[in-house]
Amino acid sequence: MAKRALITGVTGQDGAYLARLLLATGYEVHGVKRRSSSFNTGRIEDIYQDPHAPDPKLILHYGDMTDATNLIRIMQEVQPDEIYNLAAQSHVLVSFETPEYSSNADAMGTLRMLEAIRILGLEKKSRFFQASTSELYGLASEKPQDESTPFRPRSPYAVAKLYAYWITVNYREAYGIHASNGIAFNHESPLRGETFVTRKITRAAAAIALGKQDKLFLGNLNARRDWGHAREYVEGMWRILQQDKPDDYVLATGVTTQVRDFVRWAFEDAGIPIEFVGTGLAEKGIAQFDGRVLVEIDPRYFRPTEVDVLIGDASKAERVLDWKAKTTARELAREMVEADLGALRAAMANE
Ligand code: NDP
Ligand code: GDR
Repeated sequence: MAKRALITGVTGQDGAYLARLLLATGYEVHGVKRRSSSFNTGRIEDIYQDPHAPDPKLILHYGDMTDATNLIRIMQEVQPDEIYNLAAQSHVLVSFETPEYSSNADAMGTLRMLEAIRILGLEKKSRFFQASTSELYGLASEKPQDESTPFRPRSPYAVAKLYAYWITVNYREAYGIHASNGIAFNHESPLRGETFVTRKITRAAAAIALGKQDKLFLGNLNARRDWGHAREYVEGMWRILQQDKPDDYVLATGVTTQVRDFVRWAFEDAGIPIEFVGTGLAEKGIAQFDGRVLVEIDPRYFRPTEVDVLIGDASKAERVLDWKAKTTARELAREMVEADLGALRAAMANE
């Protein structure tokens, strides 16, 4: 019998990579997707299977993290061997605008999934993975951050994810559920949401290079992030659930990069070697090429409380899971710019 996995957030960046990995490994994959007014399954189009086809291996269910009845019903129907809880309002700045909704989906949503396991008596059957985040560390003074670094969250998103982290640990200890956290540092790819900084930069670099955009407006260019490739991180998630014992693991590259450098690389890869003017955030035209201002700071993208530096230590994952991040931030920039240039060229050819 094929193993059966349930992925919440299957239409997101990680959900799309994880569904591919699990299908390739022979799983039957069930995904929870939200109802939206237009199609939101673009990232899984190539693995989508007609529900009328005989014996489909990818099955989608309408659902929402804010609706317990619906989550219980889906879990009852699917009886999953493995649950990957990836659904979340995952944008940090947006969580300051929608703090109650973000908490409901990200914190209470996780509780609803864990309670569904109990209500349905799936404690011994279903293994549970929680998508925890390096944002939990926030202002942490220890660097690099590992599984023993104290949490100090700095946004409604991070505070909601703190609850989700601990409720996962608590249900493991209280009810013996095989429940684990992957504390993932930032991971990106050509499938990354368009409003996260890496993808915003690579799309803009491609559009400016092809004459479709004049300028890129960004927020804090001095922040540093530990950026890896999403494809590798979902493999880490899968490995976490293959362990006999549930536990919590950091997934990271161990290298941190300033947003400013990612901007420089992306424009370089798009054939525009920009020059930065100054290092502060007050300058108006912060990066130029050929006398043209191409990057400007817009304070609307500053966060009320920022996380300045993140850098992870994934040695436990390497030791126990035999998992190690391979793609560097420099390589990511190139892959993402190439993908965005390719997509834009194709769209322009159809104009
Ligand atoms: P995305 O934002 O790309 O995807 C989020 C997914 O959750 C989408 O499928 C989205 O649906 C779905 N979703 C959002 N709200 C709800 C809701 N109320 N009910 C049901 N589904 C919902 O995130 P990523 O793929 O990048 O991240 C996956 C998970 O990992 C998230 O929980 C994120 O917080 C966490 N994480 C991500 C990291 C990263 O660097 N990418 C690092 C650490 C943690 P829709 O497509 O309809 O919007
Ligand atoms: P982050 O990712 O907040 O780390 O959360 P994001 O790409 O949004 O920001 C990274 C850094 O870039 C700075 N920044 C900007 N960010 C955005 N989005 N837009 C801008 O214009 C901009 N200019 C500068 C930010 O201030 C920040 O310092 C991501 C999400 O995937 C979370 O769900 C996940 O938990 C963490 O990564 C780990």
